[in-house]
Amino acid sequence: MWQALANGYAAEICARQGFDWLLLDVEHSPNTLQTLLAQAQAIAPFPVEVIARVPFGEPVALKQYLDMGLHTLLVPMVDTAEHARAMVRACRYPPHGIRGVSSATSRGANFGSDANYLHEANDKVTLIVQIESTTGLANIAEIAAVEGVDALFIGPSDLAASMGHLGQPTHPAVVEAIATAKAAIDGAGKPAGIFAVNPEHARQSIAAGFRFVSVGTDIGLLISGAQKVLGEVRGQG
Ligand code: 3PY
Ligand code: MG
Repeated sequence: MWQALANGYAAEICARQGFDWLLLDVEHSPNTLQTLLAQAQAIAPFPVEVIARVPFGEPVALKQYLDMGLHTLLVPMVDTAEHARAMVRACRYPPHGIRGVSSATSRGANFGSDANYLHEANDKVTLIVQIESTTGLANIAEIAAVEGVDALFIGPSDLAASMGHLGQPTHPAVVEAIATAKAAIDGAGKPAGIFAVNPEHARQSIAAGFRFVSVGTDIGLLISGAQKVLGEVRGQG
């Protein structure tokens, strides 16, 4: 479930519903680090995986999220293997990367009480890169082969836009491109994920072998719930 309301209450409510994972989206939602933290804290008691989508693929953003204890990151708009390698380095302490060190003040390291954190942190990270452009598609095999890229996630809306089909993520050409991308990810032996644009698309994606599939957004749930109750009361439902 995609958390776009940027709100700890909404995240807690969704965390109680039994989804496998929640994605805290900062790329397209009005989040600050503080609202992101509030959501992370709200859902921490629940058995749900948390993925955080950084607003852009720059090392500083990744460092702040990791320090906050958000160890599973989705990086949007990764178009090249070089960018993917830079994201891997951003997630790792030297000598394997460039992540800055401040474990005593970081939630990820239990505020310094996790004595092994510095030595185990690189292994705690799950880095997911998002393929959502024709350039990313052209380079997908090379990106998928990057060591430290743990999974790849398809963004159908941006992919459609990049292909000249803005607003048509289910255009046949986009569907075909997604199948090609999925085959390349499979070829690298890595898990493929996708943003499903509706429940039917989610079912089809799971049947096609996508391993992690969004099934909706908190905003969508609120809108459909509001429309349902209005329809029922006004007799249009
Ligand atoms: C896309 O479809 O472009 C995404 O990034 C999914 O949110
Ligand atoms: Mg996108």
